[in-house]
Amino acid sequence: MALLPIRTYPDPVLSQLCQPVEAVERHLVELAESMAETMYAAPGIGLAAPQVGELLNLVVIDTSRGEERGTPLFLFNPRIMEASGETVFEEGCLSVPDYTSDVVRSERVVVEAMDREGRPITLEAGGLTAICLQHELDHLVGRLFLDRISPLRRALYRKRRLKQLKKAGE
Ligand code: K1U
Ligand code: ZN
Repeated sequence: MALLPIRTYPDPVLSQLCQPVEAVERHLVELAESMAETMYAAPGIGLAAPQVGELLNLVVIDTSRGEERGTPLFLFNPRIMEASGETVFEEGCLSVPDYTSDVVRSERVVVEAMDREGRPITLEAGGLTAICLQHELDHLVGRLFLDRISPLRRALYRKRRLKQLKKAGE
């Protein structure tokens, strides 16, 4: 497996809509395995396909801690079927360097997807897993957590990021 380069803001690939996976084929499971390796190396608790330049409905997540960590969940064509409650969490994103902000999201979600064998699965999640699922599924419709904060905060981050990239000669 190989570590994949993570695309960062304002890369246009992060604003695009992803396509459904027709069938969970071997090469897509291999992509998911490389994404998981990249997520652990970062380190992160989730990663969505557009973050590695692939416009596919695929996310990997692992919100467990310590020794439990290392069994990633691969979700193909994930969809939120139910959402309830409200919670606020200070989020970060591997595609949004050097920034975190409070984000309001649903407290609990029910997600349907296909697993690595192509079997339908239903997840009922709360806590950090619910937040991470919503964050990763946002990536699949070209939305970053920056789109869920105030326009002023977003504009300030954008200005700082563009300055940072200019200084680095990108
Ligand atoms: O999508 C991503 O870029 C991954 C992102 C997911 C996420 C973080 C926080 C709230 C919701 C979703 C990250 O994993 S950022 C890194 C991070 O939060 C973390 C890293 C190591 C241990 C624990 C958390
Ligand atoms: Zn993210």
